[in-house]
Amino acid sequence: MNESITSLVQLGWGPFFQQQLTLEDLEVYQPARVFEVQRTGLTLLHEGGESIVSLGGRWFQLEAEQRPTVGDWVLLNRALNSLERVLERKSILKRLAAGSDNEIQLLGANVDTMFLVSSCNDEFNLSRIERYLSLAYDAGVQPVIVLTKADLCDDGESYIAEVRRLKNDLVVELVNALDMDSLRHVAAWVQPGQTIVLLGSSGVGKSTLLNTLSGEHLQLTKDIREDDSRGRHTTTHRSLHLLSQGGLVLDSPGIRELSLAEAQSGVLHMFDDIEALADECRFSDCAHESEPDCAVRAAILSGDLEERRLASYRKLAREEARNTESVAERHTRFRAFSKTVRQHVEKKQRD
Ligand SMILES: Nc1nc2c(ncn2[C@@H]2O[C@H](COP(=O)(O)OP(=O)(O)OP(=O)(O)O)[C@@H](O)[C@H]2O)c(=O)[nH]1
Ligand SMILES: [Mg+2]
Ligand SMILES: [Zn+2]
Repeated sequence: MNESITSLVQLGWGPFFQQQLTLEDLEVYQPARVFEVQRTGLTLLHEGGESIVSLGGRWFQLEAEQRPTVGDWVLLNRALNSLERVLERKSILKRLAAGSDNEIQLLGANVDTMFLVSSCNDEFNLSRIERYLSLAYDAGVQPVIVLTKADLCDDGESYIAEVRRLKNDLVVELVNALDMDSLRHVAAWVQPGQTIVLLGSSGVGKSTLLNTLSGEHLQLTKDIREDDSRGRHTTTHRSLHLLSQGGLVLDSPGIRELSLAEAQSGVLHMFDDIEALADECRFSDCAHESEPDCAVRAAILSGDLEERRLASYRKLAREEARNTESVAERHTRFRAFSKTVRQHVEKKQRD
């Protein structure tokens, strides 16, 4: 393997992407990975180093999901100044865009592992963690729950125990994000060629984790002298970072509310224990309220299932279904609109 191929592999390249290219593609184009997305351009890394490429108007005629996002693999022309296409994604993380009821926002592409970052304090919330886990399961991304600020609380183990009650195979790490010694297990996930995304609320220590793991001051973190006023985000845009020891870490702005869309299978997987119980109910359409022989209510009465989990499942499933439907309606309208525009252009060309 020559030197240049090695560097693509360091950026996360592999057979999944290689097999999408024809021999001609390989001659004509340069594969590159998106490290940052600006309003009208991209920062990319490739065999030759870094390039900044502006996005032509045609990209803005596409929906957000089809435009390149951080973590994407794209093909550039050999002059490295024009984007040809976005390669099919190995994984994609998305949510309903903040402040919209039908628009998708992409949170990262081609990610292997999600560090779901939460703090051992009032920020910790099981229902929130269930949302992030559903998102990871839906995308086929390995979730690792990283509980920060262990040094500031004296019952860290109780937070771990709470998380473990959600599902028995969860990976949970209790850390002080400022201290590399406490990050040994977390660091083991950051292997060469692997891409890790940091997700969680503002102020939980995502950028601090990145800085400590990399051993460099890559990202600004909140100054401790500042007051902890709510709603102030220190990180304001997504960016991918190649660590000198190998591995890629995507830092993100804090998420206030993670609204899921197009993530039904992830939600079902998160709550598959409740689904398994529901299979045992006498009625196949049991609402688990006052029906006779309801296995779900029986599990709540016996203490095997927490009432909170059932409520959380209902809320999340309902919300996800509603959001998915609104997004689908938007897609339908968008396709109809694009078709009209296309027909109009074709007619003009014929005339
Ligand atoms: N003592 C202690 N402080 C921490 C820990 N993790 C983060 N902090 C502090 O918490 C504050 C916020 O950390 P950031 O890394 O900026 O949080 P963030 O998640 O990147 O926040 P946004 O960029 O706004 O989303 C900083 O002052 C960090 O030093 C930890 O494990 N222990
Ligand atoms: Mg940050
Ligand atoms: Zn039931």
